[in-house]
This record gives sequence, structure tokens and C-alpha cells, in this order.
Amino acid sequence: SAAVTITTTPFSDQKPGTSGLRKRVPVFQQPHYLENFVQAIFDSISPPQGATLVLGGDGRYYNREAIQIILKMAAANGFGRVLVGQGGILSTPAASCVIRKYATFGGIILSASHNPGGPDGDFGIKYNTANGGPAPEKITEAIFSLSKTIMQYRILDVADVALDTVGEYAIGKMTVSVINPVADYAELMESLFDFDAIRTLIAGGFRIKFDAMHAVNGPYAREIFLNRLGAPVDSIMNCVPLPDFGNGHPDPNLTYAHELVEILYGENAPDFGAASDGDGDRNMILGRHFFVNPSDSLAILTANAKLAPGYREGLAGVARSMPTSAAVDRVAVELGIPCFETPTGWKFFGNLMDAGKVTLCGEESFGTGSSHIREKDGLWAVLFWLNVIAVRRQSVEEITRAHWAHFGRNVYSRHDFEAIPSDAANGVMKHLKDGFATLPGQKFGSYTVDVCDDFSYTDPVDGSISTGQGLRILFTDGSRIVFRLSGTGTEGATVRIYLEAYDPDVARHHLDAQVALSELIGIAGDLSQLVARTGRVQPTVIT
Ligand code: VG1
Ligand code: CO
Repeated sequence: SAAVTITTTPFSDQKPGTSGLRKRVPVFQQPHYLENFVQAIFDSISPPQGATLVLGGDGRYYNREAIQIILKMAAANGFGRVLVGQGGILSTPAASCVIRKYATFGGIILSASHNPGGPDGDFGIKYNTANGGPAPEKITEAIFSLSKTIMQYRILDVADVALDTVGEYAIGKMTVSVINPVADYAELMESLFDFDAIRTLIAGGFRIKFDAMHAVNGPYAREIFLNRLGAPVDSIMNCVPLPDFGNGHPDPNLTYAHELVEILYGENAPDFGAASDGDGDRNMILGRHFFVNPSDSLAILTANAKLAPGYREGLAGVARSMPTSAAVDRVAVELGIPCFETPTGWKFFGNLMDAGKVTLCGEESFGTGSSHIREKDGLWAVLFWLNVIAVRRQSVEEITRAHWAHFGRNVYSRHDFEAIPSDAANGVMKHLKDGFATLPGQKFGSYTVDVCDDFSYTDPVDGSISTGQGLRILFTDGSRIVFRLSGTGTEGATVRIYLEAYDPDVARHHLDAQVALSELIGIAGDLSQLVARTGRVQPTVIT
């Protein structure tokens, strides 16, 4: 065959972060950079001859070039078939769905998620295992370690594959199946939610607005909302995926999704708004003039799960990442189901779902999902909300306030300080940790420190241990402040401060989270010396 072995030298910086390897596009464009990492993946998973791989990405700049390289390398490494989304497109949840549905060996997803794209933007790559979920740390560590010693990779010297037409193509001995990227996913959604009820809701005049932020979910939204749910064409916006996301930042939060936010907070606002990120796995939920915090969203979906056909039998359990608020914990107690607390990143939920211990899980970072796949799922969360609204016939705000009235409100906010010099960010973390020995028992205004720690997690299924997952300051009344450094950024360091206080009193539930948390925000600033050490007074993003 035309397989060739290319001699290469290792790069020292191919360590996967919270969700795969993410770097600036020019880094990936260096000769051998992508190839080295892909070969390190293949060497660490040693696929059996003839195995099937799933391949797709969020359509960002360099997606097509990378797909062609990976196809030729898969063929040279003994794969028998690759299922690739038409045009090289697969949202992260759709890739997870396809890996599972066709019982493939695994998949490679090309995305830097919510990071900007384009020639000077970010690119990313990650490996998902046969369960459809991100590779666990054991595998990502093996990939990193192989990447540091790699000396050669294998690739086929053949012409590019026609990615734009659905069909079967031969490259070497391997078959490339170019598949419709939307169909399997849309069918899965229809099996979980009551599309008839949602169609009736929309036909009755309930107005929705979904913003794909020029990213991968555009075609998925068009198929699901317009074709299958009969929503009018102005229900979707920015639904043509662009390699540079229209020069935007495809991150569905109050800062970067401002176009949608202005519509939902404007005059004549629709009843419901939602957005998703670059690779389609995040969601932001808005009501008319109302924002749903993602931690609350997880709790509300958990409390209302039985209203959706896919969850009518109830939930085995729930899980949330450590920085996510404990709102869902309260629902779990009432439902009498277990609630697990994991480190940040979806890869930690996989074992719990595979073992049948949890059905729903979520993160404060606009990530919600369930065991229907092994990734968080943006459109799934939107459809879940629409299903709940279609049954309850209440607004987003009414549903949220009723939830708080019943369970109390875990007032919550995250402050991100992006692009801080790494030394300064590490200094903040070290300073905090150094103070931990003497903090317990100390009183700050109305708060008294109970315990402080650096969160570590023992996986209840396989016993693996993950340390250094975030600095926690827990107060005696259940409030807390958490500090973490981001593992997905590509420029300097990002410090995240997570703030949470519990308030059972309905009379205070109307308060803006920033107001309700102002005392804790002040304490976080004092304890971390953030302003003095970084020169930053205001967060880059407040959620
Ligand atoms: C962030 C979020 C985390 C999420 C991760 C991947 O990680 O905080 O909750 O799982 O992004 O999401 P970090 O390390 O920057 O805090 V995505 O949509 O990039 O796949
Ligand atoms: Co994402």
C-alpha cells in the first residue's frame, strides 16, 4: 500500500488539559505537530486491525485539513473504517452518540469548544473511548507520555477524501463512510423528549430563539427546531457554521452571547432563549428578561425529570462537578437518590454512568447532560427545558422561582480572570494554600471558616485518584469559595473564583446574585490578594 513511515521529533507541550489538547492554530500547523499527537493516540489505544473510528469536528479553521491528515493516518494504522460527519462536521454530543450507536472502537473530536477560532484562534483535539466519553486520565497521561518520546508516525500517501458528499470511499484498505452528521443525533433527541407536546407548545404561540453563535449546532438546530418541531424560521439565529465563528467567541454566557441576551431582555422578547458553544455541548437557558444559572438548571431538570419520556422511570442518581452549586444535592435528597461530586471535566462522569450510578449530571460552566451519551449536550438541555415548559405551562422564571421557593436558593456566581501571567496566577494559588493551616475557625464578617482543602477525588468505580482539583474554603453555614486555574485556556492562566451561599428565604430570592454574594466576593478578594498580585480589579466574565 501507499503507507509511509515519517521520522519525527517530539514536542514537549502536548499535555491534554480539562478536555483534550488545545493550542493556537499556528501551533497545530507546525510540521508534524498534529501527526505526532494522533500517532500518540493510536499507539496508546492500540486499536485492533479493522477497528472503526468516529471522526468529526466543530468546523473551526483547520478542521478540514486535520480531518484529511487523520483519515490517512487511521488507514496507515490499521483502522478498517472511519465514520466521518459530512463536511468534517460532528458536534461533540453527536460524535458521542455515533460512537455509541454503531458500537465503534472510539472517536477523535476536533474542537477547542468555546475558544475563538480562525487562523489566529484556537484548535483542539481529543480522543473518546468506546463508551462515547472523553478518555479518562489514565489514557490522556499515556498519550502525553508517548508524545514526549515519539520518533515516527505512519500515514498514507494518497489524495484527499471527498468529505462533502455522503457515501463510502476507499482509502488504502480502509473505508471512509461520510455520514449525515445530524440524523442519528436528532433521532436520539426525539426518543427522549415529547416532541408532540413541544410542537403543540410552539404552534400555540410560544416563541423561542436559539443562537448557535455561528458554530456547529446550526444545522442541528435547523433540523430539530424548524423541521421536526415546526418552529418559525426566525426561531434560530447565527445557524450557519463559520470557520472563525463570525469573529466571535462561541461561548454561551451573558458576556459573549450578548446578541441573544439583548433580544431576551429587550422589548417584545420571546418566551425562551438558548445558546450553545463552538462544539455544541454547552447550553445557556434564558427566559423573558430572566437568566437561569447552570447550577440551578441542573437542579431544576433533576426535579422535573419525570416529565420527559426518556426519564419517566426516574433517575439512578445525579452527579455534579465540585465547583457546581449544591442546588442539585438538595433535589437528590428529596428524591432519595445518590449525588456524586467529581472534579471539573466531563471525563469524570463516564465511569459513574457506565456503572449505572447516575443518570443526569452537570457543571456550573453551562454543561448539562445525561447517560444518553457520554458528553454534555447543549441541545439536549434546551429540549429538556422545552419539554418541562410544555407540560407545566409555566414560564422559565416561574419554574425557577417555584423551585427556589421549595428547595431554597443556592445563590451562585463564577468570576473569571482571563489571560493572567502564569506566575501571578500560580502566586495567587500558592498564597491561598499557604494560608489554609490557620484559616479554619477564623471569622470574616458574618462568615466563619469551617475547613479548607485542595479537592481530591477517588473514583468510586475504579478507585483512581485525582488530586489538586481546586482550593475550597468552606464556611460553617454551608457557603463556600472555590479557586481553580482553568485547564482549557491557551493564553497565560485563567483564575476562576466560584462563590456560593444558601438562602432559604423567599423574600430575598429576587436579589441579583452579585448583590447577594457581595460579602463573599469581598472575602475572596482579601484572602487571595488577587488585585495586588494580578493588577486585575474586575473579572473578565461574570456568570
Ligand atoms: C472548562 C469548564 C469545565 C468544562 C471544560 C470543558 O474547563 O470550567 O467545567 O468541563 O471547560 O468544556 P476549565 O478547566 O477551563 O475550567 V468544553 O465546552 O470546552 O468541552
Ligand atoms: Co464545548
